[in-house]
Amino acid sequence: MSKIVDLRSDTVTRPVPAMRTAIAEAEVGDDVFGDDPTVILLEKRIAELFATETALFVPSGTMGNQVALASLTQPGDEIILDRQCHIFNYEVAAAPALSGLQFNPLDGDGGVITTDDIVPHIRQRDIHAPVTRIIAIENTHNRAGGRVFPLDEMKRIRALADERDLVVHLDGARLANAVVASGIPFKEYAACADTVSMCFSKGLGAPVGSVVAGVNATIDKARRKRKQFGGGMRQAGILAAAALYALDHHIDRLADDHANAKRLGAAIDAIDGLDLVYPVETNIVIFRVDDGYDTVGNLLARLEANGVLAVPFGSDRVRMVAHLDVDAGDIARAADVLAGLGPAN
Ligand code: TLP
Repeated sequence: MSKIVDLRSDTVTRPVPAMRTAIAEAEVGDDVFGDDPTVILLEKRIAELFATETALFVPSGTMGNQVALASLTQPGDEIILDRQCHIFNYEVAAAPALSGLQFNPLDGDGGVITTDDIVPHIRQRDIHAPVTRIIAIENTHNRAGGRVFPLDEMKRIRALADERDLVVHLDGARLANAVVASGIPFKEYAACADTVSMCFSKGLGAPVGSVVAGVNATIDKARRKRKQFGGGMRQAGILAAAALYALDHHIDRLADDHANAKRLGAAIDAIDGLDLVYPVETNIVIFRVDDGYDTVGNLLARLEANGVLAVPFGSDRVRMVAHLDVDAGDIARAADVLAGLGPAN
């Protein structure tokens, strides 16, 4: 049987041989003691790229988000965020469980919450009410099909936060995709937030690792939170080396993933009974499966039987993600398989 086309996520990428060489050759030390030269280099490199005071290497995107939220808030504070965002849906309720935050989820439009949406939800100071403290935004937005959160709207949110004494966290797990798709530099996005997280283990193709960046005072707290949450790492330079390799070699090529995702999206949309839910802007394709066509579970099983893997994204939706380990040929094959399957009987 030919190669499996694994479109479940861009997290499935495996380190390329040159990345493995960088891993093998990395200089390391004990990072909890602050001794790992490769981690230090990576954190400096990110601080330069994002134009933040400093940055912190963390094991995962979830931990990057959670140490940022924990560092910016007090238990009992409220966080305003889009109802479809990762922090609300896919982090096992970590923000309330670990930091005592109360969610105030808003119905954004395709993952985008605007200042008009947010303003009515900022609470007045009142002895009964939680303190609205933080706004979280996600760029690119996973459940909105990899949509790029518009910079202008991010700037308006930043201005509102300044005016109302709030802070902003940017879940930039796929910020590199936003940068490549929009041509807007990392630092312009980062300037809109107090803390920014980004993952190396998604489209950038590293095996493990994320980063969170911001001012020294916040990231010092985040470093303590990382330790408290069990994320202090020792000879983490082997992972930081992979991240540095990814920064050097795997950012520009995200454009190929975006082109592949667009081709796949167009092919899917051409099938009667399958509809793209969002226009494809980056590497994520989300489509709806009509009732009369198939169930999501059965369609995924039929795809798998034909060597194509995808994931359910809601009861009537499927997500496919283009990445480093699938080329244009694999994408064409996935599109052909899907077109060939037709409706279930
Ligand atoms: N997303 C994963 C799943 O958890 C859904 C995926 O396959 O897309 N923020 C965003 C926007 C993410 O998409 C993810 C991972 C994270 C944070 C968390 O990253 P990890 O998995 O490293 O904790």
